[in-house]
Amino acid sequence: MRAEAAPAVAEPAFPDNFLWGVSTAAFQIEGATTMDGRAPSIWDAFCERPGKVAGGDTGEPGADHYRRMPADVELMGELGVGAYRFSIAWPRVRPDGADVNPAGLDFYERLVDTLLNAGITPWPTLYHWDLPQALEEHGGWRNRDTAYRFAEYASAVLERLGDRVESWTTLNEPWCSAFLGYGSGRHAPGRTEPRAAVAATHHLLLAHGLATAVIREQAPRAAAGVTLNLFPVNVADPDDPADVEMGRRIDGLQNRIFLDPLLHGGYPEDVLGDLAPFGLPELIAPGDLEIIGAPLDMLGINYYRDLNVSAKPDERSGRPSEWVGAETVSFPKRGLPQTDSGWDINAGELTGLLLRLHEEYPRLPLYITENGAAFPDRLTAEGTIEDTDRVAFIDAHLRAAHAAIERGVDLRGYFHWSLLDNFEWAEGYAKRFGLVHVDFNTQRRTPKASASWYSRVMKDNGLRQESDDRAR
Ligand code: IFM
Repeated sequence: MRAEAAPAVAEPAFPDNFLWGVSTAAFQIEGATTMDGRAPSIWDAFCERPGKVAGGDTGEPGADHYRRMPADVELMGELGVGAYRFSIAWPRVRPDGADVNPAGLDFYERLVDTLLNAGITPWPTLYHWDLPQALEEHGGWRNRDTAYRFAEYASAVLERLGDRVESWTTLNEPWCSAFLGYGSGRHAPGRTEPRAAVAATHHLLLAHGLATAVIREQAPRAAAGVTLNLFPVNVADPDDPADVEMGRRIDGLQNRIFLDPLLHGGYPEDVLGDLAPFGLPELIAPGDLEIIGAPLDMLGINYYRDLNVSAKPDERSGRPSEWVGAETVSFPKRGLPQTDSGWDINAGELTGLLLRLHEEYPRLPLYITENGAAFPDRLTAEGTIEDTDRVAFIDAHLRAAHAAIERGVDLRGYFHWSLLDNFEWAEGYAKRFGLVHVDFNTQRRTPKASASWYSRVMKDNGLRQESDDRAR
């Protein structure tokens, strides 16, 4: 790693106690899919379907983190990471969805203890998309019962780790679980049933609420929250009423369908109307909205990009839509630079998103729990990775976050996605998001230039006055 002298004062400076972290998720890095009693998840089953995952055969997903955890924590310590956001694999803890597997919990207990010994705050998420396949066979998130099974699973985890973990996140990006998993079928379990996507949404929210009650009961001093992937929605042609209407609809189905029940006690009226043909109103049992809307201590935001929405059909239109009932939605290109995932880079929109959350859902501490980008990293002859594009991406997003803080937003932390190159879901291993390069054949870890740059940012608690040279 490059040694660089820090200036006396780093500018812009982040608030004291700002939490600097890195994020990962169990299925994306752990591997060891049959060890210590783990049973298949919906993603194990999905990966076996021919053609479902780019790159074909995934073998054992992940960067073998299950076996290499102590060395990975050591690496985080060297980088100066303050907090580590990871997820706990339900199929290790209750492999068949019912009985507790103590060996699965042992791994997370070792991980939490190793982190604490290294002075790194553990920041676990209970669900990052790896539903036990046994539960999918009983309907998965289409089935209301899965929400109650989730609360039981949460209780087993809290019983083991509740005395040591101070911040719990229930779900990661329930939009993906529901709309990609059951709507467009791009994610596990690969269903293309609009009504199922809507049912999954409500049952995931219910699961969140039930698990929050478990956290309050079993770890009353801990913080509880949820992480959403929120997309600022721009309208391609603001003079076209059809585009404006599509913008409203997509904002409802992407953002407000989760934010409002969680933070305002109910689904937005327009979303209830849009989804009435898909059965949303009938899914809401008496008492559900009180459970879902129980007060939270924090909201996690995963920000990658904004959406530029039009109602004019394009070649994508008509395929199973990720946004139920919005089959003609399209996303006209704006000529913005893109990541290797084909996502527009638009860091400035992050400031607006944070301000919107601050205004519409006030007094709630916010954390950016994911932000990052895939770029086509290449090893140089010297074995280094000079990922200046990633440095520029993080630099721009941190400046956008800082601008929101300066305007009064209570943003308390930033977790970079991701610590390691990993399994990028439907994209297989083709997209690399890590600060640390992983050779998936040898499992060798090589910190990229972005790792040493981010390490310096964490140490300085801020960015230097000028954008880093490598950020331009
Ligand atoms: O890799 C994913 C992660 O699992 C959830 N949020 C987005 C990341 C990048 O696509």
